Amino acid sequence: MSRLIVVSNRVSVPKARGAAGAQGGLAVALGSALKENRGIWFGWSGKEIDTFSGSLNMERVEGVTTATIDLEHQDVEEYYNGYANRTLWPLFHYRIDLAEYEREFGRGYERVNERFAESMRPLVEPDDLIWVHDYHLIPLGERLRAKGVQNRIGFFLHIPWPPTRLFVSLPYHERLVRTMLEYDVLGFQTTEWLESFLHYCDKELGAEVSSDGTVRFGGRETVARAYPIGLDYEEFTAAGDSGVARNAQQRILSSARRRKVMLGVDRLDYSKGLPERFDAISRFLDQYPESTRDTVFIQIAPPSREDVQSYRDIRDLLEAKTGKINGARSEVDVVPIRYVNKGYPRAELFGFYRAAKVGLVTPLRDGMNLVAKEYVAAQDPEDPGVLILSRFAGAALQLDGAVLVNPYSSEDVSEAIRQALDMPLEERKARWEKMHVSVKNEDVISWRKSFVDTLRG
Ligand code: GDG
Repeated sequence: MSRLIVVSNRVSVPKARGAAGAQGGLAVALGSALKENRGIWFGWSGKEIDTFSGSLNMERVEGVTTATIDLEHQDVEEYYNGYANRTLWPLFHYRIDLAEYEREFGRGYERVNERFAESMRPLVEPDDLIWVHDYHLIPLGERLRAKGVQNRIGFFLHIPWPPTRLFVSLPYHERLVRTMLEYDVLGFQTTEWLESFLHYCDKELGAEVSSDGTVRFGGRETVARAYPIGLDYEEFTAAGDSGVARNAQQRILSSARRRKVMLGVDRLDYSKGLPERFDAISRFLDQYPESTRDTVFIQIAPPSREDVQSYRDIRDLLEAKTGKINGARSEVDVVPIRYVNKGYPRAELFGFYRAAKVGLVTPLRDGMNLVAKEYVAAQDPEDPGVLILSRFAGAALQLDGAVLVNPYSSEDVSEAIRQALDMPLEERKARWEKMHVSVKNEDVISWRKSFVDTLRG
């Protein structure tokens, strides 16, 4: 069987399964694929050095071989903090107002993709399958082809693909898409993002697009499909079946003192709709003042990308909102919002989800959103909580048992909270059961199997 080479910006082997970190499930799933296929995981080490050398740091961790390179400070500024997180991330999440188009960012992005290609080239053997992940590395396939790599190469985009009218605001948009058509397989989270991509190929590029997602352009053929990512269900529920998870659940329940817990868990990112969610909570408490005494909203939001100004801004904004909402409504023994600016181990998260009667997942735009699936996986089948889910998360296409909301409308979200808190047990069970089937069956293992099967050709 051919070997698999996985390439992503950062390499994260699940050394410490319990450790707080945003890659948990994915790292486990890719790790198991790599073990089965004697594979290699290649990417940036996370270290910064003065002068790029391209030397590979090889390690073997828990049966997976990792190969990493260090990057220069300027690379990290221009490629990672710059083009990836200040240009592509906002644009692909429809935040054209936050997207920055700096020439140096684009150059840094191309330079680092070239450095990735150059450094990993010696690792590639003729039969290897290569699977590239996410928006940091879109042109990598083309860079590898330029170095004579003729292997099957696939690319999976973890975030949305924007509509053509937004995407064309990116300078050199055509160049970026042309590089994508050097891949053999392109994967998107949902049919919505896939259709946007195919629309661009058809209308802007003039490529030949078939109804099965085959794109023919410049003598090459690329298959583009939707592969909705899932949880590592087994790993996550096993973590939940532990003393750590039960203690965490108990910790929340006893501190809530009979009040119903509503919970949000999100990386602190403007795409997650946190200020809008806090506004909706405020509106809900205005509309139903008695709820200040019988509910509590807990938001866990570990900081992320703190080198980028827009991320520091959102942190300030949320601190101000929390202070204002709590200031206006707190009593000596009642604080309506608990805003927690740190991460927790996965087993504890499981316990928190299970303690919550309402899970609030209201991103303004999200490729998939694994938190929504984790909330479902962690519920007690005999007394499940209610998931309130943004219709703009990729997960909304699969989780039809959720109460779907427009996250921009605090009225809509406030009414959904009322509906969730009042929902009878039978309805909660019926909605949860539907979602649970999809979360359990369409898991991360089936996701990566179907992608890798297509990649094998
Ligand atoms: C990108 C796309 C797509 C959060 N807080 C803690 C913690 N987390 C974990 C969650 C979840 C993960 O981080 C977040 O995943 P999401 O899918 O919700 O969002 P992104 O980080 O934006 O991920 C997204 C995903 O890629 C996969 O393709 O679904 O659309 O944006 O697993 O649990 N984990 C721990 N402690 C925390 O406090 N341990």
